[in-house]
Amino acid sequence: MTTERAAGRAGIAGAGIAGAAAVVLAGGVGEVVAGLIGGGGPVTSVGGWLIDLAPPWAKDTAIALFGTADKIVLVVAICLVIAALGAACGVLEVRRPPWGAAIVAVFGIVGGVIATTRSDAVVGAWLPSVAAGIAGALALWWLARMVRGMAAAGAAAPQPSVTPAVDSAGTRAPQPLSAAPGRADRRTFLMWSGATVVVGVLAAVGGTALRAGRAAATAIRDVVLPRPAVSAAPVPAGSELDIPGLAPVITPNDSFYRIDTALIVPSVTPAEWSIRVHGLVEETVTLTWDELLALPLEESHTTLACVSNEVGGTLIGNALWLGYPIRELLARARPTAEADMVLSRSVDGFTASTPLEALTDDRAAILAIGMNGEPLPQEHGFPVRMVVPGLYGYVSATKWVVDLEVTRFDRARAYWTDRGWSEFGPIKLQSRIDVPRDGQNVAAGETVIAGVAWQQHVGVAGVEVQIDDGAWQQATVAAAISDDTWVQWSLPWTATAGRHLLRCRATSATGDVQTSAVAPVVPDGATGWHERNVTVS
Ligand SMILES: Nc1nc2c(c(=O)[nH]1)N[C@H]1C(S)=C(S)[C@@H](COP(=O)(O)O)O[C@H]1N2
Ligand SMILES: [Mo]
Repeated sequence: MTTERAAGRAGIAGAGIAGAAAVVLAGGVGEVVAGLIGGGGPVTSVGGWLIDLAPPWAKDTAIALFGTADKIVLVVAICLVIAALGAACGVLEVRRPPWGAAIVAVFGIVGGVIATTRSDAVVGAWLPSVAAGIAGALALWWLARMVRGMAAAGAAAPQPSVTPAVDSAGTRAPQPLSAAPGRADRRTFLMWSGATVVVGVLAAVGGTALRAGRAAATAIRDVVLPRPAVSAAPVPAGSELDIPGLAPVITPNDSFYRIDTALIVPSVTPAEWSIRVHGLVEETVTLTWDELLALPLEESHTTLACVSNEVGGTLIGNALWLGYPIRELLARARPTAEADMVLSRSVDGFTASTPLEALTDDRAAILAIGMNGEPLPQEHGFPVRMVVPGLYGYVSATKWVVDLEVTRFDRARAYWTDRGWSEFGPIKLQSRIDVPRDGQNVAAGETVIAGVAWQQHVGVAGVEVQIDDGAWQQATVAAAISDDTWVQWSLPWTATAGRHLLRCRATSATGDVQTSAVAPVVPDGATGWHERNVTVS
């Protein structure tokens, strides 16, 4: 290897390090500024923009691959891409100053423009990104200067080897580089790069912490839920079968699935919350938090389900909700005859289109403020969300809801229906085996097969289980809390040694049998029978 080539390579490595370090600092500065002014940092703004831009199948794939960790994966991926772009800018800056630093600055400006176009953009939303761009450009200019100095010194050195030479006796020979003039520069450079990265990471952590500690978190602790004017019917004895491994009939808040497009959980305090009902109505109605709390609130059990829930999946949960019937609010606004849909909007711009009928018939479609006896957790929509029995979340369950526009299906589209999902999203009849788990080893003898089944707002009449290719057997269905909730079921099983395939299917209260036809989650929910393989020994 010629001396010049070696120096060139070391130069490229250094340039890459300089660029990556500079953008880490940029990201950190951006997050700190974002933490101070509220709203998203450059990474989260670009992430949110990508989420909205992503084709429908990408959401699906992300959920299938990463489950509810999809957002963390996205943030890490964005960071890696940004670091790689930074490294490329580093090489450019070393070779053709000041183009690398200039591009970093331009990225900051573009990020700032994107940030202001986000529907949840705060005042000065461009600031974090622009500050990030400036910090990154300055850091890169400074580090790249060092790299050029180093390369010049390295090229002049007699033997710029990076691997320590070892002599035949196995002792370390003095390194040629230690004598070279480039050595001190290299150490200084690595020190500065390291410091840049550390400051960037600390700033990012600090900025995120600032944000996490903001208003809503404290506000939740201050909320005292009013007593319901109408309490839920007591949970019937026997609705909870208490079988280990079986999903509890009421899902605790901290294990309730979470699905939304928000990279940062929106932070809305009750004091700043209000909702407006407008559009095709005789009268526009607004409601503040205090006004909402003064209304007669009703309790109801409703099982929420996500349209992206695969057969056998866990994007479903059941809770006791406390809220105000949307029907009553609409009655005040008086929708005109042509209206057939309500477009609900959250503070972060997500929208859902719900058939007007589902919000005005007798079902417990509510503006919910309570979940299992507590204020809504922030990630489940604090302070107010919608809950509508019988419809998938994407067409009904708007969290952080602040606006109800009464309109028509032929006039407006919602977030997911705009991305190819079905306009109507009634929850499909489904059942799931929870016990035994897939691939579990079961001891031969008396055991139990158990699971859950649901078709919200219709109800489940029965569940059957098939073992291998045997006859379908009726499982015992536990008492239902209501037609709007799932039910648990179980079947005793005398397990014999060997491998077995278990299947289940539900029958609805209206006599429909769950179809075996396999349908994907797109565009309106998965169908097919859930199967489990177990080994009995
Ligand atoms: N603001 C907002 N509300 C939203 C969503 C969203 O992305 N943003 N996702 C919907 C979808 S697809 C589902 S399945 C439910 C999930 O509610 P959960 O996270 O409380 O379980 O919220 C709905 N409400
Ligand atoms: Mo969903």
